[in-house]
Amino acid sequence: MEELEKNGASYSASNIQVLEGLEAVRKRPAMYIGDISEKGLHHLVYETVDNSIDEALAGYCTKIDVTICEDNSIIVQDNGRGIPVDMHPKEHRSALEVVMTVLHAGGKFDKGSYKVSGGLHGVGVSCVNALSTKMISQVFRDGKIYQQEYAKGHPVYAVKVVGDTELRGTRQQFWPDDTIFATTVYRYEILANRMRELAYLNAGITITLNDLRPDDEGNTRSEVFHSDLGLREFVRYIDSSRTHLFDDVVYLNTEKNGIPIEVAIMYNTSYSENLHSYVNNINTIEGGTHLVGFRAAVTRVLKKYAEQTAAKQLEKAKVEITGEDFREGLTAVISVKVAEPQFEGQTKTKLGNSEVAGAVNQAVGEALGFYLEEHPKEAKLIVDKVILAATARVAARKARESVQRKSPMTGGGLPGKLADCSSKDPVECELFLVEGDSAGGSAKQGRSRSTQAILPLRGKILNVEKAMWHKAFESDEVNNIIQALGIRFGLGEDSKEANIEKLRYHKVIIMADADVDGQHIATLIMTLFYRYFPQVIQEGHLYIAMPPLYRCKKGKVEQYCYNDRERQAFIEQYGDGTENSISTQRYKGLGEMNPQQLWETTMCPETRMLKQVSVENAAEADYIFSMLMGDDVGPRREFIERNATYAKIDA
Ligand code: 0RA
Repeated sequence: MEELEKNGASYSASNIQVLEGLEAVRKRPAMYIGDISEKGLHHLVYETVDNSIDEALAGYCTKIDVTICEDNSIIVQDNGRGIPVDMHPKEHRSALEVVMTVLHAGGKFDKGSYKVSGGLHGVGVSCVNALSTKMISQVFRDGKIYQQEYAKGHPVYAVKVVGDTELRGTRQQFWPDDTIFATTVYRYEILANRMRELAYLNAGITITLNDLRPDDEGNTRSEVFHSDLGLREFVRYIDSSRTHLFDDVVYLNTEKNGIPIEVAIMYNTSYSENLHSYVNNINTIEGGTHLVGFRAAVTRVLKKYAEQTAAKQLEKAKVEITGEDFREGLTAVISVKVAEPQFEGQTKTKLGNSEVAGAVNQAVGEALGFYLEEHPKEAKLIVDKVILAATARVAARKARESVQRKSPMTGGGLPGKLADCSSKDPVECELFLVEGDSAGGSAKQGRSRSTQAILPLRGKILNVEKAMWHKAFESDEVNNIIQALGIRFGLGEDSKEANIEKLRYHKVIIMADADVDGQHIATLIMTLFYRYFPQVIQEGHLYIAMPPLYRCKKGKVEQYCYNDRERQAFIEQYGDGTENSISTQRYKGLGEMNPQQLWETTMCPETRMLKQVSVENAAEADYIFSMLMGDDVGPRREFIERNATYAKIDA
């Protein structure tokens, strides 16, 4: 048996622990990969890629190729050492077979081998195998190609040599089981976003994504993700649509108490704090101890610096600065690697390890303190911005207090324009945010009064991406939405956290025209939620209604069509292949439908189509929202053009 020493840990087949069988995975897949929707499907790729990332972090792999094949199978190939194929001493079968067929056999749960990467659930590639109708593992080692094939996780034959090679590494190909997943069609963009994120988080690794499925023009796609500067480039990418206070990235890459810590910070002229935190490459959307340490350090160091250098200014502004003020306009990526992470919270994305707070606090404190001392010009820009933020916050509090006097919590009632539902059980209640008074009128007449509430919105709502925090409280439309929802922000003295448990409707449905204006309004509302009430999105309460584009009629047959594809299908089924003798009514706006039609097509829970708003990738969403809502026209136009075909299909 071969052994390889690195960092004091010896890797061999005997390191691989055997814990559990795979039947459980097929029986209850959601327990292992989160869910069986599109998200779970993509998770299979992440899980497989994570093993290669581990090999790269161990220092043995530089390239990972991910390929979406024409049949929606996935190939992940790396140039690492190759999964060991020697005989497992206790199991009497090849180590490869153990890794592929035994739950938790990846070695990750073995303290001796320092593994930090890992999918959110850290379940290992054996789960991918169990959830695939077919999987083929190939190992390129010692000049030979070793191969084993599996069906639903069961080996089809013992590991065998199938050829010679000069390559080194591991190649995994799997075909997700369509009796388990709701969909088995991969989305290029979802994988591209994750591969981009992984490339930034693990500087130096080259990840190539290929999509061999030809598009309408017969073209395939391929993209290479590689970052030499790691988080320094990542934070620039996320913040590229914002105007910066100064061009520098404040950066640190260090190790404290055995915890590798990498942080990159930029300051921009916006009013929101955009923190993206990762533990072992997992996006910790619920935060945790690493964020606690980060925030404490930023507050402590900047407060001390401001008091030392801008005492007079502070006195003149007559405001007490708090932690919040230091973080307005701050975009940061924080990445730590923790050997035995404890994940807590609703979605298990909150780091619990208490020792990490102090380590991050210390590392960020030192680096930021050093930066401020070395860069007095930039430091002054930050301090000026902090004082401005404190001033605005005091104004915001005043505005908020006047709003909340009228809020449902204090008996001030609901907005006058709201047609509320009679049920008071949030679980069954739905709030439709409807573009325009006329569509709002139809919706009020057509709705199911017991569970559906209607709030008509007039025109464009405030672009919160560009507005200062307190402006939101001065906007009637924003206030109406907040009051109807029953949630508030500003719970603590000045905390921006909403009391989400008071949400009065568990479905909040944006209903806008299926045209450019409607999409813009939907985007503005999504921006409001994304920035101010992200929990509403995270907990799956935000939806977009999908009104039909056409009503097609042929003789007695009538059908609503939600896109051009459906219309074409109707024409092919009922016409002579052309549009002759078929009548098509094109709906330009919601207002063109009468209340009965609006109910049938868009509101009735049995027949309607809703899109649930989710944030697959928070860093990418941050970039896209700031780009769509910002000042720069170029990237926005490019994005809209690139996505125009999707918009057409989806609309
Ligand atoms: C355990 C030990 C060794 C390599 C690996 C795991 C390994 C696993 C994967 C999964 C995907 N790609 C991978 N590459 C390597 C080292 C065995 C040795 O050379 O001694």
